[in-house]
Amino acid sequence: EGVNPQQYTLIKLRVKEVPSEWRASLGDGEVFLVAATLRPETMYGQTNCFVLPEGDYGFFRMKSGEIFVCTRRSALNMCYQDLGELQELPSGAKEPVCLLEKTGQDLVGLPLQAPLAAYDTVYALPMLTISMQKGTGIVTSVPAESPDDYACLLDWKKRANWREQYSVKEEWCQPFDVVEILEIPDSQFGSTSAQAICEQMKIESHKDKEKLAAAKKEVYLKGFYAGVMKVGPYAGQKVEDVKPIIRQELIDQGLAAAYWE
Ligand code: A2H
Repeated sequence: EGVNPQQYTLIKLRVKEVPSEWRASLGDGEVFLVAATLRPETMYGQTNCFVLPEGDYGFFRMKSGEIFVCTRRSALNMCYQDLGELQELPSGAKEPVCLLEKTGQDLVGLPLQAPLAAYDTVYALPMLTISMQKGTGIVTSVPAESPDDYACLLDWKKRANWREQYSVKEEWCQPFDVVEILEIPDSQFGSTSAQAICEQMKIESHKDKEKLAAAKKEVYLKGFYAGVMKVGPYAGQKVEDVKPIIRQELIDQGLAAAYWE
């Protein structure tokens, strides 16, 4: 755990079709996969969402009546941050209200509506390097800006044997091209920096943690501090300047929530 609290944005990806057999436990509340991000201004470029196949996720009832899918650890944090409600057990212990439990593998293939995304529907795909001790255990995917996301989406597109192993259908990944969102002026990376660095460093898969760590060092800060928006109402403005504005708009519209850890 770091010393300084980190300010995340929880992006609410609405599950467009909840399997009917889950509804008995869930009631009729709206269900969201909630992804913790440091880069809310990049949400125009979402192409999918990632879950850890062997990870345990809960469906937690929030104060709003909405149901958030995330780790138990993050649901507890959400209760302390007033998003969720603690229930008291007969033992006196307090815990978040969990309506249903599923593994990440059970979530793979869920169709989602992602705020600001260019695609009407995106899908939950596996990512084998997700940490369940960070954020919500759910990562939204912006392959134009994040080398992890680019490498992982490409893995599902190009590896039929992995798709088979994790029950990933081609139509959940193949049609989703990188969506450009920002430009880094005077840079070799142009407007799809994650793709450029992954190709330059010959990153073979999203499991290549060492190379990806180096790739991230190379591009993350440049995109944020030198980047200029290419899409959306703030096109032409500096990424750094519009981040807090876009974040607040998402929160005001009920499409995101503030979250710290
Ligand atoms: B970021 P930090 Cl476009 N396991 O969001 C692995 N990665 C996780 C995670 C988890 N449990 N929870 C969140 N993340 C990712 C967007 C993005 C992100 C872009 C560019 C850079 C970037 C789209 N994915 O992160 O270690 C999420 O990816 C730069 C580090 O807690 C989240 O923000 O500081 C970021 O890692 C949080 O990383």
